[in-house]
This record gives sequence, structure tokens and C-alpha cells, in this order.
Amino acid sequence: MKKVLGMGEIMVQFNPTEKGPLLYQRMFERHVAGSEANIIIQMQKLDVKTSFFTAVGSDPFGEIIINTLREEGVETNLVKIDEGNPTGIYFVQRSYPYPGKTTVFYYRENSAASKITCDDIKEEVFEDVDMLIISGITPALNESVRNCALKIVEMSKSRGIKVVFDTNIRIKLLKNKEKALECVQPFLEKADIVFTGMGDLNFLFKGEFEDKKNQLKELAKNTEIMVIKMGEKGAIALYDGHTYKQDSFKVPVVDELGAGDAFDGAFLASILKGYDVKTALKYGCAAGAITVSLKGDIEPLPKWNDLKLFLDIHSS
Ligand code: KDG
Repeated sequence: MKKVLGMGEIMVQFNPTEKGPLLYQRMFERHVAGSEANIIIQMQKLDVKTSFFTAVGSDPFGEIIINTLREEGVETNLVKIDEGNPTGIYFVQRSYPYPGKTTVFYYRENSAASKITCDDIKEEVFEDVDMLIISGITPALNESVRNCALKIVEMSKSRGIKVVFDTNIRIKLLKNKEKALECVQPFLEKADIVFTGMGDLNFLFKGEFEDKKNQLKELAKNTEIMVIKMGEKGAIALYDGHTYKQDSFKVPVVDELGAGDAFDGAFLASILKGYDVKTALKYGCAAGAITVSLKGDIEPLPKWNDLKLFLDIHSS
């Protein structure tokens, strides 16, 4: 088995000890997170060899990110340390104004990761890689990162590397539907595996669920597997002319951030392990449920034993 490569921004996350308005929060826990990194770390925890391509600032937050990747076993030789720009950070507001929902406040403009350009892509990026993970957050950062992300996707495809894309629309970065569609379209067209969520589907397309699904299928013509995550309603996967469905596992929600990434990572690791799509959906939903029940995106990510234990208890 070769490596799975992730590309995107990794930030330091400040997550309040209490739920409620950020305005009144005084105590914060420090975590590390970023959609693609969450997916990669979930895969690494499920015994997949991984590596990450990004940039961090030459500051303590950058050091924390590199240390975290190393502790989790992710290769860091493609993490550039940018002397001139800082590491991005963000704050989280949990369960307010809507119970169970999380809001983010970014401080990532001009961050080291947002300054990545096509010149940073060297042949060593693709060495020994057989799958690339990228999400809609990365091309939404700015034009230069978008071009770099597209180039990595194209270079991956020409080297036979499978491309995985999660639409991951962040309204704070992409504002309106037109911008979001323009941003994700070229990636959807090229991806071998596509993940999306109901929120993204509702934001991007009009009509009933079936219409939205068909519009997505129309854009993602070359996709082998398409997965739609539906939160409390579970998830479906479209593969080889069939639709597979998995119900969600009911758990108390502490922090929903990162659950979709946990899902992607566990689904992909299951497929790489040789499980069928139905089983991969089950592991994906279980990983998502485990992740929403704790704070932080990375810390709750389960290993195989945790997933099996969770599923044993749920089915008993
Ligand atoms: O998927 C969770 C991530 O979105 C979040 O933790 C941070 O990567 C992040 C972002 O850009 O919002």
C-alpha cells in the first residue's frame, strides 16, 4: 500500500470550555484542525500511510501543527515553514444560537497556507502516492491556492493517483451559490470519489432531493463513488448503478465540527482495506457519531478497535 496525500490549510482551533455565545467565553481549549488534515489523520488512525502538503508560519502555532501531524504518524516533509506569514487560527462557538450547531470565526487571511502557489509543487509531492484528498475549503481560500489545488489534481490524475474531493462549502469563505459552484466545479469534474453533505447540496442546487442529486451527478460525471452525508438521517453512497444507505447512530452532540471529515476518513480507509461500500458507509457513520460526541476535530477520531466497540454496543 502506498500513501494517501492531503492538501489544505491546517489551523489552530480555540474551542471554549463552555457552550454558548463567544462573547462571554473566557476559557478555551487549544486544538488542531483543518478539514483535509482531519480526514488524513482519521485514515492514519485506521492504519493508512499518509502525508500532508501545506504551509505553516514560523511561529508556535505552526510548530504545534507539525508536532500534531508527527504525533499522529502523518509524514511532514511536505509542510513548508513560511518565514513571512503566520499560521491561521480560528475560534469556535458551540451550540449557539442553535443547540448542537457550531459556528466558526476565522483569523486566516494572509496565513502561510493561503500563500501557497504552483511553484511550491515539486515532483516529490507525488512520490509513492496513490490517493489525493482535497476539499472545497482549499480552492475557496484564494485564486493562487485554487490554481495550485487544481494543478495538484491534474498532476495527480496524469500519474494515475485517485482524486477524492469533498465539496465542504464554507459560507464564510464563499458567500454565494455562484461563487461556490465556480469554485467546486472543476474539482467535481475530475474527482474519482466525491463526498458532499445535505447543507452543501441545498446551497448549490435547487429542487427536490432527487433533482439536486442529479445536478451533482451531472457535474461529477467521472466519479466512481459519490457519497451524500445527511447528518442525523445517515448517509447514502452511489456506486456502480446502485444506491446504498446507512442510518445514523444516535449520540449526544457536543461539537459537530469534524464529523464529516471523520466520516470521509473512515469510509476511505474501509474501501482501501477492501470492505464493500455498504460496510464503508457503516464505519463512516460510526466515526462521525463518535466525533460529534467530543470537542476537537482530531482527538475523538477512532481506531479500528474503537469503531468495532462502538458498533458492538450500538447493535446490542
Ligand atoms: O470540517 C471541519 C473543519 O471545517 C474545521 O474544523 C476547520 O478546516 C476548517 C475550516 O476551514 O473551516
